[in-house]
Amino acid sequence: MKRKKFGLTGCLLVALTAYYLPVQAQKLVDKRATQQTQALYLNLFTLEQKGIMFGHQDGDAYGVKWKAESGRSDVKEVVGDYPAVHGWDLGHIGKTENLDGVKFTWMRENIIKNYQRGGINTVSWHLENLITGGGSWDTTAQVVKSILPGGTHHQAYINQLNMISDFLSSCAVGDVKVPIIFRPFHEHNGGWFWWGKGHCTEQEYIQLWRFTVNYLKNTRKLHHLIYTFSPDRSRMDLLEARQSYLYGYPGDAYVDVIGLDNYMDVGIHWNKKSHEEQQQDMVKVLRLISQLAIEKKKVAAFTETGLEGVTNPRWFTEVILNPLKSNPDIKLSYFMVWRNANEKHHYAPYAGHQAENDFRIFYQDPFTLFESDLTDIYSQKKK
Ligand code: BMA
Repeated sequence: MKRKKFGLTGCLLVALTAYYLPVQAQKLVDKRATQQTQALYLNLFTLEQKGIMFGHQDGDAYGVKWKAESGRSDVKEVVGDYPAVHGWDLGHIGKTENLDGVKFTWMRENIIKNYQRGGINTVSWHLENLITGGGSWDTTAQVVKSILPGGTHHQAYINQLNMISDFLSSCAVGDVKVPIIFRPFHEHNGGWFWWGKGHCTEQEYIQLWRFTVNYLKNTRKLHHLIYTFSPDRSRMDLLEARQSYLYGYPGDAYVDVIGLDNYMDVGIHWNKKSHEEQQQDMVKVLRLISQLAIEKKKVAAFTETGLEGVTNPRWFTEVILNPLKSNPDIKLSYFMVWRNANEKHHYAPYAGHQAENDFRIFYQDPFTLFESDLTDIYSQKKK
């Protein structure tokens, strides 16, 4: 457990916000959301006031130079604690393993374990191209139009939705389903996925999103999902940031979390802007999603980020922690770095990595929240 130093005013503030915010918070998209899901959502609001949760994609499934070892996590090996948020992906549902070689049985087991230890799970979906059988990046066919109701491949899409429904329902402890922050059809303002800009109209994307939510919630009666919208920063026009962020926004009745994926302002090699300019851009877009979330009474999250290889040994404190701490008007529930696939393609440090020490400093800071900082997030205390 980390030692937090809040002081009396800090404690009072947290207590007051914890008391008032949930009351103001908008209800979930799903009016029949389970108690645990509602509690999690309200606690996401409360925790936004306290600091930012750290998340890692696939961190329980493999790391650099290891795979499928029970309880193992690169992050835990560096700081002695699990991330607060654990990311997973449903691409290739129906097969034994997902698109990155994670067995679905392993995924289920670990989603449940994380829940039982009091951690949070978020799930994305790199759905294959249902016309060609290629991956999410196969943009050679107009998939969205054809999987909507009345389209030639609608039934194929329903089959996929049924498979993910079965899987998500099976993540349960007895009758209690494990609440999931579900983040489908991400980065849709870019052109790299078949659901992205240029491969369907904005209206078709919105229809797909709404159909998906309605099907999961009303037809399949899944009531343990928190729906997350996550465009990509690199395709946003900062001069018209709000409007460009909202491209394809399916409406307040269909979104619980105002998310953003941003690899662009955090040191990626092709961004030729200076460190300071990138920081300004990052702060600008994060402030925007934070403000939008406040206006809409929703949670904001930095749903994906990272610097491949963590080649800046002070990346975690310099690029993430310091700018967020010095802009306290930005309230974000969590930020998640991408997967640790191998020595080149990884976004969290591992034992022996050059960013290890910096990550420990990051961890020790009271502003960053890991699993041991979460208490009772699935139960709503009577106020
Ligand atoms: C990308 C890369 C790919 C991976 C995909 C889905 O960013 O990590 O290797 O297949 O995400 O997880």
